[in-house]
Amino acid sequence: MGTLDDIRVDGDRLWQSLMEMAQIGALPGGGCCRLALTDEDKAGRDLFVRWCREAGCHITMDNMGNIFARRPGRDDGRPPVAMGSHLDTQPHGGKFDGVYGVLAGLEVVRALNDHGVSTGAPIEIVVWTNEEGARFAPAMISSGVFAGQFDLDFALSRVDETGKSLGDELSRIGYAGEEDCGAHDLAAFLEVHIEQGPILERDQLPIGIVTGGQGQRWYDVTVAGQDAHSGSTPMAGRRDALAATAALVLAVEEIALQETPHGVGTVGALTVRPNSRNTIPGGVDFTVDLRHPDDETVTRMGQALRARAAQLAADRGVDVRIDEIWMNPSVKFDARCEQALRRAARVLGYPHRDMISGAGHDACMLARKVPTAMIFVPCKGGISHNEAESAEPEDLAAGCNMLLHGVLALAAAGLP
Ligand code: HGY
Ligand code: MN
Ligand code: MN
Repeated sequence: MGTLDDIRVDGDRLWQSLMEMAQIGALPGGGCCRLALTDEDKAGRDLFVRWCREAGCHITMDNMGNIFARRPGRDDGRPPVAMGSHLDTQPHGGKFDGVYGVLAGLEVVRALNDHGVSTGAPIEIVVWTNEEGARFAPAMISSGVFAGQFDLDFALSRVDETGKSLGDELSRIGYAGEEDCGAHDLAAFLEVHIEQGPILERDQLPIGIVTGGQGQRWYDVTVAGQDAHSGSTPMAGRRDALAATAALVLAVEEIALQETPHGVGTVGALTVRPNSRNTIPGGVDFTVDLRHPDDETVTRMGQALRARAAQLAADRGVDVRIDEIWMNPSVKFDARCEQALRRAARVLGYPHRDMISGAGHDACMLARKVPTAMIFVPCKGGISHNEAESAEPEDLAAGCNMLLHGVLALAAAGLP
């Protein structure tokens, strides 16, 4: 009769569930597109809920569409130890970003069932709505409502580029729950995720214990110039919104490079108006994403952006409007949860290192309310938000074993 420390997940079963989920919203290039609250997201949620019910979990949902799949504990009066992530993807997403953390949670439940393990506290697998922020900005909006960073009405009123609201789409796919988002009691939250960066692969380590997440600010920028004829308008005196934008895009890159090695800045989405080859663009809308582990540095980067914009506006006779739509401070994870993960790494014999997350995660929001920590596993070339995203089955299994033993420690398990 082994001890709890001898229990391992079934890596093949985890891989199979990832590949089956990847069929939903599958793209020709091998990735997935399940934008938040689309029919593809609904199909992924339906599959996850079916699998959880087959594993004996009880499902509840809150009014942001967050899904809680509960495996009862011996003492069901205690708040659950939770694990999870997100099922929504980027437009050219991969097979693992988010979904790995959700299906690793399911694999933990399946492994506990296989070994007849009862836990003191109940455990739950959580799916957080709209983590990516690709369809409805900002990102991590539902874990953000749960953690008190956004209010419910703000979140439900967010619209996509076609004007559909998050709230309407949530109702349309049938995932608007009754429970008030944030009312659901959680004892702790663990999230396993691919690193989405190069460090673990470079260091040839299977596991990262994540001690925090960096700060970030998101902006919507509008540059207003003047539509004019591309052939008959002299270069001098043009008010070319796209040429001004091009200078601003390079300014974002320079501002980030000035804060090297940790500062990052990205212009990810851009629309040109009227977008005609023989009309000088009179208007451009684009997004800016600035990040750094130090909050004051992110603030300084934002101020530098505004200063460069004002200078360019004066030089080029355009108007530049910069709206900050999200300020997400850096966050530190919980020492007790980290200790549970360090113990798990020792028990499992996994070499590991501490690291800060460059990407945002639901755990970065949960940590503002609930003891939280994260586990990273390497992904090939550190590539993510890309159809080529890939990870090794043995690394995914290792991260899932870390999740299993982290949850067992926090839920004070016991064999029957
Ligand atoms: O933006 C992020 O870091 C995450 O992928 N939503
Ligand atoms: Mn993610
Ligand atoms: Mn992502």
